[in-house]
Amino acid sequence: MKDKDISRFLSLILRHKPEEIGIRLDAHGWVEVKTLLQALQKHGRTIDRQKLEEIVAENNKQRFAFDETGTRIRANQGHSVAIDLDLPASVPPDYLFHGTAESFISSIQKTGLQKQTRQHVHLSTNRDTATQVGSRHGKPCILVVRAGKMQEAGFQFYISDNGVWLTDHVPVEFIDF
Ligand code: HQG
Repeated sequence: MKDKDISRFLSLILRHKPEEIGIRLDAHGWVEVKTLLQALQKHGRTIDRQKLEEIVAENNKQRFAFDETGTRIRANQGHSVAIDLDLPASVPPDYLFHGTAESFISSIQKTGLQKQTRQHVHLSTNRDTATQVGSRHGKPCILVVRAGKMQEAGFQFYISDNGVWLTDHVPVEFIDF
């Protein structure tokens, strides 16, 4: 398997479908590296620890992280599985960006940004990233979120270990379309 394919598969397992290879994530999304490697082998996707380390280190968005002891691994964000990343609330920059598809705009104008199948709404500090994220869904459209004002109004923000800003919901009044 190519590194990119392994990486994609790891995203699937560590964010969405751990059961696909018969593993469980703990309450904070972690799984023992040993358990993961054994399960991958059992399901015909054998990689060794060194290859896993390479993939974690070289992933273009730093999607995965080992814990401080190196014995556990998790995805940094993007989960649909109900886990608690256990991140401290952080003060966001005044403005954050969200890339979406034009076809979703009328719905977003009604209900604001919803987390849909994931655990959070994902926001970025730069337009380029938002454009790439939006392009995955269709003709991209960039929304500007008044994150500073939201935070002042009592909404909580978190920053994942790979620099993605997360929040539960963005009400329409904080979005510049
Ligand atoms: C849209 C990738 C209609 C929302 C990316 C988005 C990101 C609404 C889609 C991360 C809506 C959900 C997450 C509403 C939100 N009505 N549509 N009220 N509210 N939406 O994939 O943000 O490469 O779950 O705008 O880089 O696109 O996988 O979220 O278009 O960081 O690491 O519903 O996933 O990371 O789509 O992407 P997604 P996303 P990776």
